[in-house]
Amino acid sequence: MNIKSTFVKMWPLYLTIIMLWIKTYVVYKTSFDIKIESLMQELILFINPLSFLLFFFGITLLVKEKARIPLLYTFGFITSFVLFANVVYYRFFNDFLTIPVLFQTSNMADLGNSASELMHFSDLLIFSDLVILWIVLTIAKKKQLLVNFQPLLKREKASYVLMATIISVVNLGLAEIERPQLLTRTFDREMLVKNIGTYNFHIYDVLLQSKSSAQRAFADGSEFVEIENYLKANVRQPNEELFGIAKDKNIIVISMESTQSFVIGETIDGELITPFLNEFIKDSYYFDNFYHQTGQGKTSDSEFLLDNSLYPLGRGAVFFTHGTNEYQGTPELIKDHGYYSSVMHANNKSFWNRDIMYQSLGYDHFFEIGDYEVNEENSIGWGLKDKEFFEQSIELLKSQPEPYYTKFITLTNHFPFELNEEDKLVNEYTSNSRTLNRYFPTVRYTDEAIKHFIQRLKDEGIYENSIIILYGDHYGISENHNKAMAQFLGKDEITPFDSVQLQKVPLIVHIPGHKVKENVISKVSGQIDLKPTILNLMGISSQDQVQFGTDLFSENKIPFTVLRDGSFITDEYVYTNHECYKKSTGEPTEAAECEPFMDKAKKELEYSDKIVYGDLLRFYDGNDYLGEEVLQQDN
Ligand code: GP9
Ligand code: MN
Repeated sequence: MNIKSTFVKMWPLYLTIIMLWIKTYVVYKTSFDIKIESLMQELILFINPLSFLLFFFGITLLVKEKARIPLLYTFGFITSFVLFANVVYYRFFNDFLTIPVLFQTSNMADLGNSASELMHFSDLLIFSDLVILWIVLTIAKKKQLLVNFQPLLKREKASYVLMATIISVVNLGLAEIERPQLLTRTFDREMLVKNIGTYNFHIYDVLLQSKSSAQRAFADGSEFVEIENYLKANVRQPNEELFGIAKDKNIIVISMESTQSFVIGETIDGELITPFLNEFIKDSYYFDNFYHQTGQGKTSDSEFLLDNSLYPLGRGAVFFTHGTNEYQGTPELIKDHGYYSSVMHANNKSFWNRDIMYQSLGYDHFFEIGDYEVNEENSIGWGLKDKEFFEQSIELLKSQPEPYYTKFITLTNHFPFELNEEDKLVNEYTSNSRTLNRYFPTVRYTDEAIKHFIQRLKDEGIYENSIIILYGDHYGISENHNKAMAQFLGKDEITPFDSVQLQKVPLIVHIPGHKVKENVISKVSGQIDLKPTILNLMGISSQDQVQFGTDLFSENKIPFTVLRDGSFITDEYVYTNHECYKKSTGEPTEAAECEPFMDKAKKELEYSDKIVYGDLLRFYDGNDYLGEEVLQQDN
């Protein structure tokens, strides 16, 4: 076989692959924040696009010679588009695309402003190699250099496949040495992309998706035995004084968009960012060690945690992927206790598949954009301004039968944090991050909106008869803004330990007329604990529920919370990115110190995922659980 003549026949293919390869690596380095710790990791990152590209573009060798060039362009475009979509998605979500996210098309349509903010003109450069290819091929055609219409010999094809295989095996081998069990631990997408590359990652994701469809088909409920045993050990006695304190009262839950704990009590140019919440906290139970546990489903994931005490999924938004599963959500459970349930949120009802999911959760009504008067004057960014939203919601609230469980979802403090000048009550920050700079005035605005809302509840006589629970849904400032964040917090840098600490969101439980003994509660906790806490406050025993959380007021709650990416927090340690940190100092420490909790962290997520993927609650009748027995042992 003449290597030269083979190359002459195949040069357009190699040119396309090499350009795509280099381009992908440049995008890795410029658009994604992939942490590289060694030369070996850099090498893996560098070669990983190649292992996919050689195989994928190798397909062009299987078609008739004439169809090869058009197919090269088509594949080149598909690959570039995948890269482009990831770059745009990563810019905000700090994460890579997955199949379920792609199917959230109804969300894409609503993204409007945010999407255009996220796309940069320079992103088009991602397609530049296709233009170069076109120019080169056009010139080559004119100069009659395109001899690739000649058929390839069998041997030539075989050596191409051999080369592609060797590169893939080397890639996978190095990845396996670097990170054993890479493909079985799936919730760390950055690790996957770093090792097998963004394209192979998408193929892997497709396989995962098929697996999850099969999981439901094959589940028969027998998986419950092991899960039940685990859950039984988590059951804790509710707090005697607070159990039933909200009995027959209205429960008003407010999900505060993108509100992280670091703004509480803080100032900007000497002005408080959350003056109202700071005061409200003094008269409430405030949890200052409370974490969001959301994944790709953002707000909807926090709603999932709130109403089910199950974890959202490691990939995609569970509201989308498993919107028609059988659940035992709070809205459904409280029906038997005479409660009416609803959600108020001035956005399209299909966003996050809410209209479907709310039915599965048992909500009686969803007041969505059509129930509000939304016009240009009273809107900004994602839609109706929070103040207007709360104001208009008062009448809707009054129209409901009591007692009710109503969830409000605010919107103004959403990326890209737009606000009219007259609504800005504090200055923007000054840093290299426009996002962080604009974040503070919108947080301040929502704080003001909540202040008005609470006042309106008082005016209308609703307040005394209600319990008000506020929580932050998820982070607003991603790790892409670490430099500016470090500047704001007065730190040299944001370490992985700090990043976990920044996942804290405020949780405030306000019980009118109740004298709060200890108003700041620093137990390690998360959104998973909301459901049992709320049910116990309502006097509805939550012991026999399939749930992963614990009542936050329980005296002996285990100080442990796992985040959706597998990081976990105990009262002494923080574990993230395969490192164990001492909480008191933030310094890395021996992995062995975190070891005792690793199994628990893994089980929590695995068992919860099993329930969701297998749709296991369809096999559970609500009695088949031994919570009471455990309670007796507890006493
Ligand atoms: C959309 C709102 C914001 O209705 O809940 O969603 P998010 O982007 O924060 O998940
Ligand atoms: Mn949100």
